[in-house]
Amino acid sequence: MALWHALQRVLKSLTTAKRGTKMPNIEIYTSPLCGFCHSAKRLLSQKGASFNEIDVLSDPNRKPEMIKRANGGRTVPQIFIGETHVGGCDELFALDRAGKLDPMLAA
Ligand SMILES: N[C@@H](CCC(=O)N[C@@H](CS)C(=O)NCC(=O)O)C(=O)O
Repeated sequence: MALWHALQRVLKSLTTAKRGTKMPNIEIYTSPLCGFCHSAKRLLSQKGASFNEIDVLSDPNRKPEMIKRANGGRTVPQIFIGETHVGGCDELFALDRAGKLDPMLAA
């Protein structure tokens, strides 16, 4: 019985640790009919990353903010991981191919 309780405690601490794992804040500016946006979101979701999506078609007031934050980038998606401006879908996949995306998501 004592062993059972010890096991329960270990399991509880493991799940708590996982819940407490920090992921950076991810923001992605999108538009609904944009295939690049869907691909980028799919990749992030496959990696278990949650993100805050800003649909600039339904919320056009956010587009100037996107362009400013993206240093003039006008296409969607524009992806931000923590403080880093990743760029668009191509840049996100390039980061993944280079093995640099997972460490960024875990940071
Ligand atoms: N190379 C870019 C392509 C992005 C792109 O072409 N997005 C289209 C929507 S699917 C867009 O924003 N077009 C509007 C424009 O070019 O101003 C990426 O990988 O994100």
